[in-house]
Amino acid sequence: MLPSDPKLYAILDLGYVSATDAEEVTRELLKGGADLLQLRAKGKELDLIRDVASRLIPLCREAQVPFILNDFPEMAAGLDADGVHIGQDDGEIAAVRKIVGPGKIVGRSTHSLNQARAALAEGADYIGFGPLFPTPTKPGRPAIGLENIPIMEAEVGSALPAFCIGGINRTTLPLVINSGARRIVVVSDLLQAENISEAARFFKDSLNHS
Ligand code: TZP
Ligand code: MG
Repeated sequence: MLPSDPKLYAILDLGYVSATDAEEVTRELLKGGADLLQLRAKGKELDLIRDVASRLIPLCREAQVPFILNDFPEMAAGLDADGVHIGQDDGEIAAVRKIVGPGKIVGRSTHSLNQARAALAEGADYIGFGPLFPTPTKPGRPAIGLENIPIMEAEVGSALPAFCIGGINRTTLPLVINSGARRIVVVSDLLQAENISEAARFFKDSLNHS
């Protein structure tokens, strides 16, 4: 189940963190107050992803933070992950929900207002909305900017958790919050922080006080 008022969604991206460091970094993210944790592992071997996921799931469970696997519904089901995150080209929510099973979280990436509306209509449990800014974590994906955040929050974010994503860091955060974002995903600024738990706490506190 999703937490009732999630603010900070952290992604453990194996492009930034080695499989060896995954547990330690996850502990830091959880300590800093991450409300959801996703494992994202573009281009990695399935066996490696399964191994890392199986080591992170107990940590998340102990912290009562949902563990979401990016991209692999069958693997998520097999590992009894709390949910799966899919992109625009990964099929229908209903089909993915059938694979991961009842009670599991299914989230969708959206890159426009219309995609956000469609994900809501389709029954996604939450959405990502972005990238707000160009970001090396998702190369080649055009930035969508900040101007549609208020309408997205009003239309979609009032019905399900909507996480703004892409280029959000401790410097851009005030701009993002002032543009109306209530929930965010952060990848590189957390994973590259000198003190990951303190950085996570900064994002979380800023969102809680906004
Ligand atoms: N989807 C849209 S932007 C993005 C994803 C996975 C990457 C966000 O990463 P960062 O490092 O927080 O900009
Ligand atoms: Mg995907």
